[in-house]
Amino acid sequence: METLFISDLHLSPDRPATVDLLLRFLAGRARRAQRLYILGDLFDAWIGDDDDAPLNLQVRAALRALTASGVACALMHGNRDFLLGRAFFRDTGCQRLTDPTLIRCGGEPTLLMHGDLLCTDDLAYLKFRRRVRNPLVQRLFLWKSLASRRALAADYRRKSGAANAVKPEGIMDVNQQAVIEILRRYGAVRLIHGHTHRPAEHAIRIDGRQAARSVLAEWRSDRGEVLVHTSASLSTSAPLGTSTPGVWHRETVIAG
Ligand code: OKV
Ligand code: MN
Repeated sequence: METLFISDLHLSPDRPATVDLLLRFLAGRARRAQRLYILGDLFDAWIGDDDDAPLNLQVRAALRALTASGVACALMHGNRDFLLGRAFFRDTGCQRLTDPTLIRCGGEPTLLMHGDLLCTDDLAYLKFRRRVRNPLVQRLFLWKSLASRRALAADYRRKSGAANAVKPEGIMDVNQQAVIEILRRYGAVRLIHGHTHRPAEHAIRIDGRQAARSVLAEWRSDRGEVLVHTSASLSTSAPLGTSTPGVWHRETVIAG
């Protein structure tokens, strides 16, 4: 029984090869899994579910086909596609995940996040986040025409590119204290997140216990990355109600 985790595809009309890679993945490899988790930034930008750009329609249809085939798909907002709304989730059959969400993998409490909430040193970003996550601000934004939303979004992206270029590297990574605090608060032994684009397996000691932080990679035009959890199938002789931790590995998705 397999559970797959991906994040940070940053789908955009500028990178059609990454879109193709995802469409192949959703129609192929993902169908052998029981569940797929998308941990944020599936899209590089999202300005409302009514945006009927070809890319959006294509990805929506591919997710719908996946969930219709019986694979459960759960999706968390990232810092870029935080405006994905009810219509998107209804159309695709994806389940909406709040950030953070606690699940169990092979019996182990596992915390899922996008990752931006862990970057507590980036005060300018957190200020931007508070503003655009305000429900009233979102409602005002969605009242505007698609054309004015497109213009506003382009403006935001231009300004953000300029601001990030002068930010020191350190403040764009997670804060270690924030990681420890959230794992402790949820009693989790593993944290899975993306956002930082610094794929790695980190070992953490919390109050004498061993924990892990799995960081997902961003998808590029030539390769995507999937974190896979495989749990023992129901055919083993384990008594009901017990579970084995299962195994973790990473897979690369390539074109062709
Ligand atoms: C998403 C980010 C652009 C980072 C604007 C209210 C407001 C939503 C919005 C506009 C931008 C999403 C929706 C985009 C994330 C950027 C640049 C930096 C760091 C408003 C609600 F305030 F204008 F009324 N936005 N877009 N950034 O282009 O997808 O995450 S976006
Ligand atoms: Mn992100």
